[in-house]
Amino acid sequence: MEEYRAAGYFILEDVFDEASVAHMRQTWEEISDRRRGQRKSPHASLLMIHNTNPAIVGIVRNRTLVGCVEGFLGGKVKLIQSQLMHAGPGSGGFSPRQDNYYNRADPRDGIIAAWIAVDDVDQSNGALSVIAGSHLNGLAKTRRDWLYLLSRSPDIAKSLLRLALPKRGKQENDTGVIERFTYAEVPKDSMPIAAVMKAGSVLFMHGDTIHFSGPNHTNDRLRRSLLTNFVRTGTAFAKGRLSARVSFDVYAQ
Ligand SMILES: O=C(O)CCC(=O)C(=O)O
Repeated sequence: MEEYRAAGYFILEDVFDEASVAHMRQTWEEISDRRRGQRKSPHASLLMIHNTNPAIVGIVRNRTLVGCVEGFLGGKVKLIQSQLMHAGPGSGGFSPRQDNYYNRADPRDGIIAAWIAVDDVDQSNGALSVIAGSHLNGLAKTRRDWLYLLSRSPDIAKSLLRLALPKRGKQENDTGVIERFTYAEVPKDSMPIAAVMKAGSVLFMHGDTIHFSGPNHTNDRLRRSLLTNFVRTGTAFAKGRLSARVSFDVYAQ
């Protein structure tokens, strides 16, 4: 806890055992195979995937994971967001960001991200990097990359449609415009730390910690992961337009 409080992140190994990791990989493969069959991008990142996929519900309700989150947050917790990623060879990574820029948790330390590695992760396949201690300074200045947004215009059109149309059943939310639109200013003298992780490990991160991910430079390695965000019960958070966050019970069987 002391390390988490000082650095704003902490990595725990073996939160998920080999069998759980194998099951996760199978789930990721089923999702990409199905999307390929539907002529959709097989490796799109999928927001709020626990709303549509029972196997993901099993992961976010995993007793060890939830127990760790309770320990870090100091009380009962709820899930408010999930995002499944494949980050295939050649994919670009995510810009520097703080989760509280989007989630606006109140109190600010009532939120935590648990980033679950489904594959071994290192700098060559797009590890997450963190700026240790950056959570101690609150929200950083941000800039927006409007050119990037323009380059993603089909995604924007999809997002606008999603907002405008009434819900048509449970659909996967694969609108990826948040990947590199907003940039949190990284303090000048800071040294990003690449989180080299074994599959089954989880990186826990404070909502104000600045983090980003690198490109996947490999030809043949996916960097599959599940990003989950939990709040301590009673913590307020922003619903968000694209994510449509609603608290999700992680204790139900
Ligand atoms: O997994 C990644 O590439 C970065 C995702 C992330 O940490 C975020 O969106 O906050």
